[in-house]
Amino acid sequence: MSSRALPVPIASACPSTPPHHAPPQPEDLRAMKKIVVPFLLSSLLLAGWALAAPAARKAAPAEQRVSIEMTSKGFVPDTVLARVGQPLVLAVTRRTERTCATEIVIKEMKIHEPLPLGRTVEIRLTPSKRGALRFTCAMGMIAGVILVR
Ligand SMILES: [Cu+2]
Repeated sequence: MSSRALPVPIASACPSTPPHHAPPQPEDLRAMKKIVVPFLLSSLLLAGWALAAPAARKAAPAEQRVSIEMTSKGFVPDTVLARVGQPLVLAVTRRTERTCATEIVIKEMKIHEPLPLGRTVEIRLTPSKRGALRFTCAMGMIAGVILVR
């Protein structure tokens, strides 16, 4: 029905910069820099993101497992290194009767787990921020720390 041709503005919409006309005036150069520099920067950022993204996804977390024994000396080891976003499994075994640590508590993660003598208890958590997460006995006297990077 329509006899009007669709507008085809491709050629006319292109900004016409005369390439061989006259040497660009300083003001033109400044204007070009204003446009070109941010464009180049954003292109670089995009390229960097495209390159980095798959690597970041690949590095994403396999579970980290750490065995901890509760002995008469306390938690052994009492320092655990962990990473933000990486699932962590603490396999905790109480080896002594002579302790009040019949329970392990990680207050910040709302974790309270009984530690039956000689039986390994798995505690799963995924740290969500950097810093130190304390794990303690029920009364907070025997303690260890998860250092999250
Ligand atoms: Cu205690």
